[in-house]
Amino acid sequence: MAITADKGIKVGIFSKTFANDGPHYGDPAFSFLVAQPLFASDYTYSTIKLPDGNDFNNKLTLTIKASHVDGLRLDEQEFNTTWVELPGTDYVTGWLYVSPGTHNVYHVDPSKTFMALATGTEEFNSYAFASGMRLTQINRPCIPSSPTEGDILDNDCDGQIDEELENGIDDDGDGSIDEDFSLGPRVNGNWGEWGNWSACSVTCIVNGTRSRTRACDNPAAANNGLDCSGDDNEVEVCDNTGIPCGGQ
Ligand SMILES: [Ca+2]
Ligand SMILES: [Ca+2]
Ligand SMILES: [Ca+2]
Repeated sequence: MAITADKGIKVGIFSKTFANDGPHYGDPAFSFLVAQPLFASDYTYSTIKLPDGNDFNNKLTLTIKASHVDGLRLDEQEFNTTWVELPGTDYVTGWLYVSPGTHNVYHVDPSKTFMALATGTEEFNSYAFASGMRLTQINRPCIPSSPTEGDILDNDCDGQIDEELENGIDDDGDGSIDEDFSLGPRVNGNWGEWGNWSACSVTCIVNGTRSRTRACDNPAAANNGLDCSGDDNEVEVCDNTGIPCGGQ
């Protein structure tokens, strides 16, 4: 179902029962839903854990344009789900189970936005909340502005926010090129080659140490991508046994 309004409205989803999700899953849950212009491309959120209770059956429900599903990642991994078309729209929705804890769901292209709704059921409890949203004004008089990367403004006043990539291509097919652009595609960092080992810290028969460094620049992380994990320097024992010490 799609709801369209030219005035500010608030839309919520009330789940009367999760009775079809297992035995005794009876409590209701409620969440506000996010308006499409406030969809984001990157959410980090945590599931809910009771102080002393069973883990929830945690689900993540995603709503996105059908043509954009391929770039979605959950915790850096591609994932499979069954997408269901939303009648009268070019959107689809699908859900999957997630483990208890913190998750990051994102689209590799920040101009491709979607809604993420977290829900969970436990024997006598349930929860529902939007995993996040853009915080920006909608349904307000719009003044055209020149775009800057990821400014979260509707620069061309077409009702869409940061809907392009700055790439000389009309990504959204509206006849304008780069009229309102998002951050560029997310790039995770990758280590470059190790540099040369330094000279050994001693030059005679006692063991010393030497070190080398590397940089997270192959490529460097960009546009909210992850930095490299691991150390950027390495130290090891070096052995100059047999090299005469000067003056001895
Ligand atoms: Ca726009
Ligand atoms: Ca573009
Ligand atoms: Ca365009």
